[in-house]
Amino acid sequence: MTDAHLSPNDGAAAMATANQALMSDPTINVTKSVLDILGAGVDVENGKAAALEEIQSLGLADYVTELDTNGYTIIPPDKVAPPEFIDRMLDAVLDVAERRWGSRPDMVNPDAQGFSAPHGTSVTYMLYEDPVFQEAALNPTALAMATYLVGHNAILYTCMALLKGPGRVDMPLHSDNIMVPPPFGPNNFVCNTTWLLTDASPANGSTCFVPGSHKQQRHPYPDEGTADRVAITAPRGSLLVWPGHTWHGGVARINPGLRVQMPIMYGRMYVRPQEPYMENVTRDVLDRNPPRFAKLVGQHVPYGFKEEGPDLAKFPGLPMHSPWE
Ligand SMILES: O=C(O)CCC(=O)C(=O)O
Ligand SMILES: [Fe+2]
Repeated sequence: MTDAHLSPNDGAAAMATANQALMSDPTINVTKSVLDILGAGVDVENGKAAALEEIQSLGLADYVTELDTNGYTIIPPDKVAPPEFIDRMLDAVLDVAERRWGSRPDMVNPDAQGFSAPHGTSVTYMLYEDPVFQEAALNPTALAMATYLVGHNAILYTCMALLKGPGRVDMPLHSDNIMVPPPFGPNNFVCNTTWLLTDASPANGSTCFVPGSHKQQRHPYPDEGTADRVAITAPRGSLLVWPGHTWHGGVARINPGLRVQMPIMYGRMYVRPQEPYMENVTRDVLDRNPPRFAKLVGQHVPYGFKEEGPDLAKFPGLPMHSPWE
């Protein structure tokens, strides 16, 4: 806590509290600094262990194994949400698109509406457009997987829909660790939970992955990995999950009609979200949702202070527990 932005009093008080906790805990070697302890990495494993209990209770252990091995997993609809929920999500996506664009996307014959870009057309900043997107972000399966990958203090990073019609060009392989210089290191910063609102298959222009590519801990070079891509096949209502490290893209859609999927991405609390949830959440939305939602929209994030300085109570578990859990 030597941050120059702390007011002298805040800094002294924080240091005193930290030292007090260190000195009074007989299990702690007092010659270690707070940073030594925070940097030890032990709590990353503790955080994962807690997340794994939740994973077990939801019957998701095999999907975590697949995720760790291949860098992605496909969770089937019966472990995610009932079909009516997927109907609500799709309707809400089409409603938002219609409100913003003046015409409803045509699911059967979208060609005239221009959805032919390799990743389709994105409908961004959806979280506050309809409560169904907030429910999706809080879905127990999605949240357990996100917690496993980016911790209990995770924030929402993006919540958008991708609408993709027939096209000729594949979406190139990339990692979602956008702007992160390699090497990434072993821990994840962001993860993607993509809701399939239409059936996925190669002819439908599905998302593709390079199995094992998350272990490279870097972005792919242009065209690297293309020969090893696997374009997924999965029914509507499935949830794709992958960490930012994994190389993925999308194959061009051959079939007529529209592919609709929603990437809802989470990040560690230090990550800058793509969309401004923290600044724009209303009291009404916070009151309607459980406490975890307040965290997802960054109400526990201590950054963004002005001359008043940081709210030290918002530094999680200071000084003994890791803010990255
Ligand atoms: O369009 C796709 O299938 C891939 C989308 C993508 O890259 C993403 O959601 O991060
Ligand atoms: Fe991506």
